[in-house]
Amino acid sequence: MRIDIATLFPEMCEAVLGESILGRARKNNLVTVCCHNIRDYTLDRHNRVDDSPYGGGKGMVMQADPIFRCYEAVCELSGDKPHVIYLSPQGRVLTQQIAVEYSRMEHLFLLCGHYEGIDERIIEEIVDEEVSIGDYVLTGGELPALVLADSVIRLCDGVLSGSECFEQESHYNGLLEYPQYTRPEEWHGKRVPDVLLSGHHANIESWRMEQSLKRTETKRPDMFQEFQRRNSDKC
Ligand code: 9WO
Repeated sequence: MRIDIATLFPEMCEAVLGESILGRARKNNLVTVCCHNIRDYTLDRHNRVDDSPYGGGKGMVMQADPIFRCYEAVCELSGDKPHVIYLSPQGRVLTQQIAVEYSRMEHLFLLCGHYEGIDERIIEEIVDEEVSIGDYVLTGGELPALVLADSVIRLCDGVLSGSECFEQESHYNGLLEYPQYTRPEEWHGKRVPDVLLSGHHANIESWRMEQSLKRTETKRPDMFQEFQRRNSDKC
C-alpha cells in the first residue's frame, strides 16, 4: 500500500509517521508513506499557496493550483491514480469498517486543508471522498490525516506482530476491550482478578469475553446492538 499526504506542514506529519509501529512499518517497506509540501508546487514567485476569499470575509483560502500540481506529481511519481480523500468535518465519519476498506486499496492521497479551507473547485476536480474523524473543528486536516493513516497502516499485512494482531480476526471484533493488568499483583490495595493468575486458559478466555460484552453493553449500547445483530446473522 502507498499513502501520499499533501500538506503545508510535512514535518508535523513526518514526526508522527517516523515513530513506533508506523515508523517500523515504513522501515520494513510494508507501506510507502510520502509527505509532500504543497508549497513546493506553487508557480508563484513568492511561494504563495493561499489568498483572500472571493465575496469577502476574514482569513485565507488555499488555492486550487498548487494542490492540483502536487496531485499530478504524485500520479506521475507512482504511475497510478490514487483514491483522493479530503479530511473535512463535512465528510462521512471514519469507522473501523471504513479503515478496513481503505487498507485494501492500492494507493491513497490524503489532502490536508488549513486556514479557512480550500478552493471548492479542487474538491470537484480531484477529491473522491471527504472523510471526518468526528464532529469537531480543528486548525487543519493534518491530525485527521494521521489518524486515518494510523488506522489503515496497522491493518496492512505484516505491520502488527502475531501478538499485536490477534484482535484482527477474532470474535472480540466489534466489542470494546476487556480490562488489562500487569505487574505488580497488588497496587494501591487493588488486586489483579484471581482468574488471570490462575493459569486456566479457558476460564481466562471466558472471563475476558464476559468483560468485553458487559463493557460494550453499558458503555456503547449502539456497538452492542450491532454486535448482536451481526452474530445472529451468522446462525
Ligand atoms: C475556519 C473558518 C474560519 C472562518 C470562516 C470559515 C471557516 N472555516 C474554517 C474551516 O473549516 N477550516 C478548516 C480547518 C479548513 C479545512 C481544514 N480544517 C479542518 C479539518 N478543521 N477540522 C478538520 C477536520 C477534518 C476531519 N475531521 C474532523 C475535523
